[in-house]
Amino acid sequence: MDLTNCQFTFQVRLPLSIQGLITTCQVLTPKIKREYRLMKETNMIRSMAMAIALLSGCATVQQVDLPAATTVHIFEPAPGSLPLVLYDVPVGTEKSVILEVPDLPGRVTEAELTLTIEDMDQVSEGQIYVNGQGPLEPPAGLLSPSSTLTADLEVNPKWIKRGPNEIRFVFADNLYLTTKGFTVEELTLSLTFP
Ligand SMILES: [Ca+2]
Repeated sequence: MDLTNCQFTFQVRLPLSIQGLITTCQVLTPKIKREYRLMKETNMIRSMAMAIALLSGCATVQQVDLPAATTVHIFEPAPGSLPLVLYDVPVGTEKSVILEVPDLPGRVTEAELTLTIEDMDQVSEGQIYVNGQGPLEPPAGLLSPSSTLTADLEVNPKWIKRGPNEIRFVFADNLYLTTKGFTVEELTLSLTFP
């Protein structure tokens, strides 16, 4: 299938819940991640759930005319910056990672973090700050008592700047001593330009 000049509309017949699909993503991790990244870079797909649905054969694809083009750039932290281990640490512990955005080809219209986190039990367990702005709650797609899951988090595009961008995570709540924290395994920032 030539994916170069098409976008997708989806008719999703889901035998699984979205959570189930995200778990499927973890099972198929290397292939799914590579394909998902490619699709995000070419701006053909905007939803992790939809990507997983497509890649796991739960969605059908229909080629349609491409609307006004946008460009998506994906930024990663420097090698060795991850994981951020916020497990077995005191409540209130903070750790951050820097995403260097060397150039902005225009105004950022959309910004999205793709997060892979282990052991995020509840949204209240973690807080996320972008260049000091926040806190943002972890996306619901990350929630699991023990698994490592991946989900997207929308960020206010005005918070993103040229140069170093700090993404800070806080172990905010041990949920009445039922959890010891979480670990940020992977993180990327997708910026959309007109
Ligand atoms: Ca936890």
